[in-house]
Amino acid sequence: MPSLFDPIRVGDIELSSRIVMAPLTRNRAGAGQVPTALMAEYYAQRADPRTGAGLIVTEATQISQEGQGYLDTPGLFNADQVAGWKQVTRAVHERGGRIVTQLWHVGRVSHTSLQANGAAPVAPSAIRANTKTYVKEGFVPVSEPRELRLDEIPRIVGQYRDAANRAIEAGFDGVEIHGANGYLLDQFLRDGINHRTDIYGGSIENRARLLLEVVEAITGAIGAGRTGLRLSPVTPANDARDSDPQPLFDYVADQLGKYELAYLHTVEGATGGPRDVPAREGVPFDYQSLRRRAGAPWVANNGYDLTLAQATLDSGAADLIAFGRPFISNPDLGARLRLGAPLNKWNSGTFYGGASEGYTDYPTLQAGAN
Ligand code: 8OZ
Repeated sequence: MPSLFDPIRVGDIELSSRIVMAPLTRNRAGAGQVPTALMAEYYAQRADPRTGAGLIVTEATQISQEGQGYLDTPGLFNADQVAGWKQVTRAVHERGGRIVTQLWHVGRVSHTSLQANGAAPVAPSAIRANTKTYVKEGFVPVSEPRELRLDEIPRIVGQYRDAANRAIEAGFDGVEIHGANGYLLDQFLRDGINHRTDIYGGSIENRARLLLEVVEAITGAIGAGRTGLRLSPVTPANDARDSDPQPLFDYVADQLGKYELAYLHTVEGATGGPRDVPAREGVPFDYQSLRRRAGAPWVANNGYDLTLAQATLDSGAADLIAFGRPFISNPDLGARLRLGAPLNKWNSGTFYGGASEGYTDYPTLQAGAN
């Protein structure tokens, strides 16, 4: 069985190891949602194949102004943002790393202060999420959304496609579609959020339609071998709820099996929380069922440490392991895992917003030894 440190090819992308840096929202983009030199430094610190990740997935990146839900998250919908991302991809590639960007539309998890002209955020249905977002004033409840009209949906699919094309222009090795954590694509999937009566609501086939149209558009534009997807079948994040996630995600995975996607990435359990969230009362969720159906390289995520990661690869239950918070506080996480060395603790007070503190100033083993 492969070790965490063995190379692997995912679609068209050759990786030096099976260690993935999970997407991590850090709210440090510059004016105009443009990536900065500090962001390039942060990603470059984690890019060396010998000490960092085999694959970096960037923080979630909005495909449009409407898709923004938090202060100072980066965008990928204009030329300035492309130029900002170019400095990130150049810095990562100079270190020998690989990087994809996570394409994001938050849907209803937003606030009028982040929308053009103070508009309401958009959603499958006009149901406000019981969750908070982060704006200039701090954490506030999200705004009441408006229901998307049927004739607006092609625009959103087109914006995902355009962002994927811009990602390639910006030098990314590919994209990861954010289908997780209660954001727009996940909102359409779930019967607790999507109450539509048109072809995008009701049956599983209808609720999965938007996600699959986005997959079709992006793979058509940049190739399936440069397209990954992240799902979180049972997470309660952002008030996500569904009466029966197993058949829903089994159907999605069956449909994904028609594409040779670069990878499928799943958050197991509650995002950033307990791993053992059932599908329904007393019924565990069967992730391997999705894996068999989709047939793509499989990235497992949520709360992995070295022991669980290697045991998971040894059992054949995953091909790659994504680490989130450990990568925040350990730029050389790959080296530390290799050596079985202790990890720096993360400071959650500097996760969201700010500058270099708690971002680019975590020490490497090397620095500690000097
Ligand atoms: C933490 C804070 C804000 C956004 C996700 C993009 O959960 C996020 C996110 C995480 O997928």
